[in-house]
Amino acid sequence: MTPGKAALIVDVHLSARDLRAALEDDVRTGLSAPEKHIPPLWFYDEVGSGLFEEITHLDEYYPTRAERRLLTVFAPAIAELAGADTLVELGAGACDKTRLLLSAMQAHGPLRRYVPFDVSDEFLRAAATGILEEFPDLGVRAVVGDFGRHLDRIPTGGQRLVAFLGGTIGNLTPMQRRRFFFDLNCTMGANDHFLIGTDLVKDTRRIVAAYDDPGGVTAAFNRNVLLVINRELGADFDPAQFDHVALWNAAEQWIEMRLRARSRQLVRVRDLDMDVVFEAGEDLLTEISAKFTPERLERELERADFVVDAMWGADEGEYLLTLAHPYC
Ligand code: SAH
Ligand code: AVI
Repeated sequence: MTPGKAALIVDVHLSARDLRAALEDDVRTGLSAPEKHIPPLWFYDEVGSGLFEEITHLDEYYPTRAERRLLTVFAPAIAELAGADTLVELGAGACDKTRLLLSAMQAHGPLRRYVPFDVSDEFLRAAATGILEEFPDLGVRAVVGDFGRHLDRIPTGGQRLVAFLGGTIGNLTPMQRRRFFFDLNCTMGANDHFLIGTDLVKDTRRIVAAYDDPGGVTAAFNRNVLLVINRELGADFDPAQFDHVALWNAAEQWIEMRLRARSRQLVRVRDLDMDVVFEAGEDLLTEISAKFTPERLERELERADFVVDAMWGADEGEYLLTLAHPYC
């Protein structure tokens, strides 16, 4: 191996067989429930990951730009406060904004390692390879896993900054979120830090517009989950027969993305020997995206034994970056 040209290491904790078993479970449970639902994790095959990337460039989808602006200004302060030699990134996706953190950490001190963690195997490998090309002296160890199940597989050692960007925490239900914070805290050492990006509650018209772009990219992303089920489980959903719906749930303070049957649909899921009926107007809930206030986030972190070090907000409460560490 050429000095300074490290190879990409990939730990796979979710084999194709594990993924299929998890999808079978989720489809069996979610499509037979009185209110049909499917977890958002299934959006992210190659096509879905690409569509999400397109979403991040839409005029209406403000969270990515807001988070990038915050990182551009505050990454040096984050790097200094965290003093980390390892960046772990949960739900890393395209690892795009990561570059801002990596550069700041490199400028600040002894950055050694980057650990992108994502459920989407191929997309993760491609993104991690891109990082390795830009930061050839960095040890890049990608982890294919589910952050709902495999947080204990995050490589240990060194002083770590665990980043969870993009507002992806909002896609977890309150119970999953509570458990996620608690489990993450249990895997962290006294000198590790946690950086979390959260979208904030604001004018609901602006939020809804971010999930219902006129060009239909978000609709295609939403419908992609039906194509994933068709391909993986031999189902026969007709995506054109489902409308993309984005609703603000004021009581829960979250966006709901739904697929609404235009007319009565009889769907066969061949590999599960399952027949599913959608009445006209019936919904499949495909995603929630919770929006926060700084106070609520701090309360939730504290309940999971985190201490908040700093919060940085963008443009009159548009978006929030929070740095915390485990209370020991
Ligand atoms: N952090 C990036 C990408 C956000 S998109 C950004 O800020 O732009 C959400 C990412 O989380 C996707 O890459 C998706 O594959 C990943 N993801 C979703 N659910 C996951 C899960 N349960 N475990 C691991 N990764 C998950
Ligand atoms: C990844 N996640 C934070 C996005 C969100 O905003 O909840 C996913 C998304 N869904 C529709 N548009 C973007």
